[in-house]
Amino acid sequence: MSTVLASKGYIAGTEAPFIKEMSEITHHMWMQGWDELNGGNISYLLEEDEVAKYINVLEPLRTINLTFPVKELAGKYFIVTGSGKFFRNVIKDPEANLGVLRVSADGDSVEVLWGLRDGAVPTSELASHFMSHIERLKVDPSHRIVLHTHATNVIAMTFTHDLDELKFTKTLWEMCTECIVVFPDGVSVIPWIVPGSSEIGRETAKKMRDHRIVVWPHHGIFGTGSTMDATFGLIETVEKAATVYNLVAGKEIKQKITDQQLADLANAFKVTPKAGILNV
Ligand code: 2HA
Ligand code: ZN
Repeated sequence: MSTVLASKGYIAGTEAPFIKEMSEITHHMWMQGWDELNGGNISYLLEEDEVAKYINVLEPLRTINLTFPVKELAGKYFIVTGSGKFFRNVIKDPEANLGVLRVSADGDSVEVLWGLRDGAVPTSELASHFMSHIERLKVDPSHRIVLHTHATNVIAMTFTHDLDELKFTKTLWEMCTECIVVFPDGVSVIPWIVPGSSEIGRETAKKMRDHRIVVWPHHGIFGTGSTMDATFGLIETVEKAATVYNLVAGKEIKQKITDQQLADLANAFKVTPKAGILNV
């Protein structure tokens, strides 16, 4: 903790609950084997009040220009993973691997308020994250988290399964009874696009208007939600269904969950399944 912060009565940055949450979830995800090397990235929208309790918001450390303006997010605070940083290392050294940012008033840059030590920069997928935050906030005011990970079985499934998102969703629903209850809105799938680009950001965000999950073929998954538990749980459930799909692939299917049973589940749990998928 710097003496400036100490003299103002701030608690050390790493004590902040949102830094602990980021450290714990990145560690947990690395343990799943989903975030090899520098794979995966997270951004978490924070309230000014919760940041200001732990971090000096009055004196930004530096400013980083954005190549994609995000006026809609002006003045908003985020904690993000750093570009090229390993999920495995976050828990050991949050200040080097994470950063707390504020989007500038014109939406053309971000101010670094804490972390990203030694000149590090925010995740290479910041465009996809920020554009997805903008779209999710329009449809869900409680939205806060965008989480990208290289979920192994989801990636595998994108090699063998049709990439039509209605077909992809239906297969996932059929793999585990509770899937349709957890993601009645289905999963979306975009074409293969070079990662880190504004184009993949725009295509992902377009899908985020009516989905919380977007699959990137042969790459991974983007999940969104209002809490870390909800967002991680959603991705975990999709990955579980994809795992079952891969386990039964090539084997004789003797019985399965029928469309009527999926409709019965939706009815019993009072969820509305995405239209155009069930034939009942
Ligand atoms: O390197 O996962 O998509 C981080 C990534 C890029
Ligand atoms: Zn990735």
